[in-house]
Amino acid sequence: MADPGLIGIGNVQEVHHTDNTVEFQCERGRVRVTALSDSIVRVRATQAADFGPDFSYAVARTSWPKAKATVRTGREITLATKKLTVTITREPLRIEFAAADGRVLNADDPARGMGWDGARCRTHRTLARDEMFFGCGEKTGQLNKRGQSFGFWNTDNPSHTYLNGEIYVSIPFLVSTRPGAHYGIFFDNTHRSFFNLGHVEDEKHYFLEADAGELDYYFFAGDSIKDVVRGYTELTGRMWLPPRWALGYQQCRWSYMSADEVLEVARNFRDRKIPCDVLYCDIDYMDGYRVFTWNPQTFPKPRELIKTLRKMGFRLVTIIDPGVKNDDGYAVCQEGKEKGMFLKKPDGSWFTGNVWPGECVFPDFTSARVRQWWGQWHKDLMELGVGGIWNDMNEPAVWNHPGGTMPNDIPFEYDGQWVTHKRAHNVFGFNMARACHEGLRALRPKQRPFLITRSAYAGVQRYSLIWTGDNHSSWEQFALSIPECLNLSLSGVAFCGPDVGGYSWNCTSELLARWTQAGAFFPFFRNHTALGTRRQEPWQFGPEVEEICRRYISLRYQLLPYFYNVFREAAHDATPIMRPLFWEFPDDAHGYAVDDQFLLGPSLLVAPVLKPGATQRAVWLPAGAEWYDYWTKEKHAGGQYVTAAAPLDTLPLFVRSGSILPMTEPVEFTSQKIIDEIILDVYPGKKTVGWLYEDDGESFDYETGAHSLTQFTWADGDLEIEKKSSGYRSPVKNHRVLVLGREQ
Ligand code: MIG
Repeated sequence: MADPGLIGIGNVQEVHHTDNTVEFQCERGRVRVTALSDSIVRVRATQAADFGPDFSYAVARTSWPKAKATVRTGREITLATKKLTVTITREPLRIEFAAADGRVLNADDPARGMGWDGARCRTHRTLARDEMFFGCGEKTGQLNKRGQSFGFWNTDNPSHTYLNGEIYVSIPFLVSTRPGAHYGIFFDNTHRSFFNLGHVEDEKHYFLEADAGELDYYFFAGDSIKDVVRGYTELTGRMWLPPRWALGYQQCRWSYMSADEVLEVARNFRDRKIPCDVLYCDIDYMDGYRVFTWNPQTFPKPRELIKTLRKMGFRLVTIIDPGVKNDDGYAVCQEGKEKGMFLKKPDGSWFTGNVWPGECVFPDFTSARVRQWWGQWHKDLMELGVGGIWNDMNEPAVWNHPGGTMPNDIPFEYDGQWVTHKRAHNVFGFNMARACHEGLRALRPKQRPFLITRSAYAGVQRYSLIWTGDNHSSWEQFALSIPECLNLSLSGVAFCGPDVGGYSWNCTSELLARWTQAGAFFPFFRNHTALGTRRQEPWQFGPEVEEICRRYISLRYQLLPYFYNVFREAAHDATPIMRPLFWEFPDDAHGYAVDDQFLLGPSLLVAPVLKPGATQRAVWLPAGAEWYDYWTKEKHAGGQYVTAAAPLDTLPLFVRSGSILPMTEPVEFTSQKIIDEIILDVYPGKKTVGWLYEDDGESFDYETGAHSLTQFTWADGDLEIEKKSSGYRSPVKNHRVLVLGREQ
């Protein structure tokens, strides 16, 4: 049955081809199929007479050394690479993607195919009986997205739940897997778009669509989900290695209202010996919410504040919102207007909207000129020694306009193309983060920047980490954060995390204990809470919870060498930091359904306690390894559920057999002392290996060889040490071996 709204692309009328591209003139549009590499094929289709400029914010790599492809034209047309065969039929045009051995991975739905519905473009695709979907960026709901449908339109929804599809971030990248067939589709269209992943009557097709623009997607084939994700990040880029301190614990609140309050929080951490590296200034540090200013009464001497904090081992991160107070006596506004940096209405007058500062103007971050200008405004903050920047409200949120954002007719430069808000909306936050990132790189070229953003589009991993916006202090939101961050991690954004303890509402002592235990194993580890809620620092919930938080935050610091290894992998080839079980154990069928546990790196299995009152929980141990209980050191076979004891002070945590965890003695902040001893905690298996990646932790010298990688192998009670690279002079003089946590 054809889709009633859909005008199909129709039959092929003409075919042209080069080595790696085939172009079709069809009854109702043009289609271009290009092999970018052996396993990446791009499909573009337009209902216009010809294609528009080839432009994408998401795509980082535009030059592909000519993929070796063979084109055959006949009754059908085939475009074949070493790994993929694309077969296109003529009447009507339908595209099928098969692996080299002929297995069909995915195809246009035979009845519907691709086409148009007014300005809308859509692709209907076959859905296999056992197909599962992952990725899709920052989404609520279960890990496997099969049977779900949701839109992509960046939305500030502070009361979102499982049922809200559109939240802060849009990453229209789909990962599909079933036994023996893996592929990904990146649907690169920045208009509002929509995925229906089999939420249809026949359950035999799914569809992807966008409100307007070309149908433009990339098909990634691979032998595994790993290949698919790596293919996607080859196209859209990878994260840089953040400064080492960014892996530490971070404390935030809306807001610490004065420098004194910030210092008091800092002193509490040190007095109580709770490790912490980063404190935040939320919006109240500013003068009337004017970005790039400080409140002269409450933060009179920011340089001194930052210096004092640094002496105590803290970095300070300041928030920057996109709304610039519409106040002609204020330099950012004045200069921005003079130079024409802000968005205008179609009639040429300034577009204004209300956010924290009252009436605001908004920079057009889709202009290179504006990004450069905005980046430079971070100069004073950088010179003061601020550790990094937090970008908020960049969906953009605008309170006094329908839909909580800008009207659709606002013109944006879109790097020379002049489009409206409809097309620019989903890349507003992305380009704000990019402006900030590029500014920070220019202003402090020797330091790795640290940025966190709320809104984003595909490819944002090149510029910023993502925190998942406003959640609640609730068990539901705590549970939701696991699949949400796992799917973000599969969507290129390995560095991510939620507000630990929950943002809205009052956190309870039990929830804070449980969430801090789990948060210690998320890539981004920050406790944050909203104005008017109960204070949420670890010591606000009595001595028992304080001790639990101290213990787990300390454990994270002890494990920092392991974490740093895993971050390095993410920067190197986009391997997620936080991994679904199937990333490591694709043959364990049950693992695909587990979304209340995760792996941190290759070796640690984390099973957070997600229910109030629980004192134990069932933990699925993936088949394919044996598992040691981190606390009792008891060994279990994989491929079974075990019941783990979970009194309030215990997070069920398991170590994969054959792992060596590189650790250190506890520290209170990352730069507290030079680490000259590494503890190697051995969990024996058939083959037992571990690594230690080292560099200076703050500069980009690692990119030009200043890093070292050491491999450890444990066999027959002996440790073998092998230097794989040694461009960085490590201070480590001693390796202390533990076996199952015990001194040898
Ligand atoms: O309208 O800056 O998600 O983390 O504390 C609320 C105040 C604006 C929303 C962010 C939140 C932050 C808050 N901001």
